[in-house]
Amino acid sequence: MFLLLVFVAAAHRGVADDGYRLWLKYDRLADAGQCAQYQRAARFVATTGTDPVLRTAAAELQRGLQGLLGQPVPVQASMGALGGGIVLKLDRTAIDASTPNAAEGYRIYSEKNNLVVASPSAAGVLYGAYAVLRRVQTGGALAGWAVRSAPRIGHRMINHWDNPNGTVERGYAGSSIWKWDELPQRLDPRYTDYARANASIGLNGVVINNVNASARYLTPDYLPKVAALAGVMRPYGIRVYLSVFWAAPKVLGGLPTADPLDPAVQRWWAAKTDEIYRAIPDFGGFLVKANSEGEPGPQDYQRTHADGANMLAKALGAHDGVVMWRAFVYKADGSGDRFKEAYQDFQPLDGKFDPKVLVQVKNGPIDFQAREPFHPLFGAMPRTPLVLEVQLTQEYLGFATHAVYLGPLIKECLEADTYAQGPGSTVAKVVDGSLDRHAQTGIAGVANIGSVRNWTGHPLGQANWYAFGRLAWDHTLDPGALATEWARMSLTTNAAAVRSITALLDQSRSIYVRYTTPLGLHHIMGESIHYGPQPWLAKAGRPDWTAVYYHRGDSLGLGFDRTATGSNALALYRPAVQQQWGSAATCPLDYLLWFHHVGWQQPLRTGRTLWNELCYRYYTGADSVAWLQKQWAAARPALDAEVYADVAARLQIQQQEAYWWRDACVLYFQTLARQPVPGPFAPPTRTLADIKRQVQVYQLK
Ligand code: BDP
Repeated sequence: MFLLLVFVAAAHRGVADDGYRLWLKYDRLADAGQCAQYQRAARFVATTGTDPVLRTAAAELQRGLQGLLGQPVPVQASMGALGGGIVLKLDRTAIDASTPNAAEGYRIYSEKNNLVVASPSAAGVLYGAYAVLRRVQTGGALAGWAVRSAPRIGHRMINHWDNPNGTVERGYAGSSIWKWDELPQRLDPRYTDYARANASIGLNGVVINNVNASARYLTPDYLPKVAALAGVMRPYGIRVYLSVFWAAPKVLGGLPTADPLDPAVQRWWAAKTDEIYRAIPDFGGFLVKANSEGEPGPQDYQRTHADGANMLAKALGAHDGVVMWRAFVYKADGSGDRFKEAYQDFQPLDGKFDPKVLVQVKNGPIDFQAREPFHPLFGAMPRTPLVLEVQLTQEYLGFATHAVYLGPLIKECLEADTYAQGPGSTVAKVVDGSLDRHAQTGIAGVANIGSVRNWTGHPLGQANWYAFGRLAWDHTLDPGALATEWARMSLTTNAAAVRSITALLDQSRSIYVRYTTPLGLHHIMGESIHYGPQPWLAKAGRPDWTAVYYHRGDSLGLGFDRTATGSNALALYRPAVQQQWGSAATCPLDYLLWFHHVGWQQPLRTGRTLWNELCYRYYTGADSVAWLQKQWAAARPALDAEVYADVAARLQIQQQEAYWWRDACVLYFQTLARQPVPGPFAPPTRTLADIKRQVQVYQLK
């Protein structure tokens, strides 16, 4: 009997879950009563349009509902006399035209016993169709359901850092999903599933290649390949963009220069852009990393970033595309404070960019650290649309072995108050254009996607892709609620299990911060690889690639003084922000060492000295990984065995490496603080020399 039950349970779940289907699993609903209700409300899908995106919406609804409800759901042209179906409809008035991004919005309501999904555009209908599926997957009622939704941000982008040779810069989920040697003839079915996943969470743009760009994509050999990918994305409402190599006119065009003010260079880009649009009529535009980390750019010719960006904007001419110009720059000498450099380069250019240009800014001033204060450019360039760039790939966040849910990190940045126009001038309002009335708006997530079967390596990494898309659509959503949504759609519908997985995800980022970089420490990770601890790193290619540059630890204390007595980077923020962070006594402890050099014996608000607080956080942080493991174990009975085992094993690595981080940092900082590890914590059993040996292994060629 018991065996039979086990068999039935397994059969119900189908074959072992390899994670490939992401949150679009569409397995038959377990709750029979609930299922029966949906079965009555979703007996068919009606659509009359022939638009390919509308077709996608109908097909996706059919596929999803058939799977979830276990009944045939025909797609038909009429509403049927009795109703009980889902009607897809183009309707110019569905969303008030004054709403930002109204065209992509949708309205869902009941009419004549049908559920209507209406939008001014086919893409909006598609987003509405996915909203219906999400509703069914997460157990919401369809009867009487009415909702209006439009994306708050216009360009909702995934940025791939994929190289032509199939590697992925900072990618931890296998090789690139793009198979350049097979394109354009063979279209891997994965491309379609990738497009489905993006569309289902409202993303509408994909930059397919690394910002450290190869000129290859612009060649007549590669453009047909890019066009083939664009052809797969198009029925999902997704436009393809390219990262461009600034010196392409030299490399491909044989010109002696890539000076943006040189007429021959301008002509080359204009012709190249026309050529791209002939192959890809809905091409989205260009993403540019220039004069950063060795990449060429307009400054090579004593021109500004604005000169460069505007030249490309002009090359776009009448084509409906944009230029996303990255602000991730820091000058070659590295002697100042890297925190300030992007601001110094870009802020004076406010108002000088062509209307087709958006400036893309990372969430923080340094580089995707586990916690950063918001980038000071937000709120400082009112006349320029700023794209928020966040990282989904966990470059500094434990790759694909540590569970770090980024919903809270993204939300923390969006909610940060720049005070640019008084209180409430959040980064979200800068980015969604409402603060400075920009029509062009954007947000970009650097992909954590690769060719491994489950897409993201760490099964829980899928939640980062999911939450990013949902927040890009609506930044007011709660990351905890999104974690719940994702877990329910991707892992299990068991309520208790979903609760413990949500708790795990929700806490994971703050736990990671605690055992790696508590109290505002940053950039103390392993050299180049950006994995594991190396707080003693004092020599690297540039001073601002070391760890000591950032933590400034000495016999007196720890932390980077960025107040007026130090680098004064704090002055880049509005007075109200300066006030919050300007005094060590009142600065939130999460940001303390970002802005202050604090004495080891200095008592903090917690009642502990800096040294004791540091130890407290490293020890409790590392111990908290056991709590994450407990949450995962609690969900076990409701989870697929393979997914369970995969995450459990990764959590084991995480546990081990959390102790590695703790011991490395406590032992190293102890050489400066010269204080004992406070009770009740036991000093590490290994020595700093042991740890350094271990870290060296990671640095071996
Ligand atoms: C850093 C990465 C580097 C990227 C760079 C960028 O270490 O690989 O090329 O950012 O964003 O985080 O351009």
